[in-house]
Amino acid sequence: MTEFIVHSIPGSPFGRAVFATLEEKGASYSLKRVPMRTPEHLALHPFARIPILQHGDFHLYETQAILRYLDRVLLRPPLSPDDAKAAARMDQLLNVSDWYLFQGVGNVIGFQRVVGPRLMGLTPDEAVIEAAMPRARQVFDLLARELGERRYFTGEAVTLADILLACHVDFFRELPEWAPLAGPHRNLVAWLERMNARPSLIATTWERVDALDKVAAE
Ligand SMILES: N[C@@H](CCC(=O)N[C@@H](CS)C(=O)NCC(=O)O)C(=O)O
Repeated sequence: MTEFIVHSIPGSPFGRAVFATLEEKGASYSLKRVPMRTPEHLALHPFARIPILQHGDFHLYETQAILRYLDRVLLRPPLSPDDAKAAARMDQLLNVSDWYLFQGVGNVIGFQRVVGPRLMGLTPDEAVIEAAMPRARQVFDLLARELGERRYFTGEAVTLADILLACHVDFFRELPEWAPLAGPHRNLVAWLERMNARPSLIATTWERVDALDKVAAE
């Protein structure tokens, strides 16, 4: 019996951030695939999104809330800075991830290049991708500036912001847009390599999450 159930689907960067946080904490968890936009789904999430965390009879949606909850109930290792200013930077970056990296960038380019073709058999619309590139450049430039020479976004230790950002930024790594977006930013590329070398991210690739419930069912 696992302690946490994550209602999600493989490939979701938000879902991956929840799995990666559970991995960082060494918690036991399982995946329950969400039948998207069904009454069952709407009963878990009023806006029909994923992921949803289940902890006993407690259900929680919205990834930032889930990540913070996990960091509060699973104390070791801490994934939020003690210092008020560093914690505020973490919160700011979590919102940058949601509002500027995902909205209009990840949910456009990632959908056109990966999710649509892989899950729905769609062909990428190059004009839609091109239209999203100015915002994408702005966000990647901003992330590189915010990271600067730090090892992680708020300093020497990984925080929830690194985890959520890495799950979204990693989506671009295999795309033709990666070179123009990340190419000018060696610090951002090196940070993603550091993040991708962590056991928590190695354990939560699309393929590894896809295998989770299949392994459990055997
Ligand atoms: N604000 C939500 C966003 C989650 C989200 O947009 N998830 C995507 C998958 S990566 C989703 O559920 N998409 C379904 C849809 O757009 O219908 C959160 O932080 O959890």
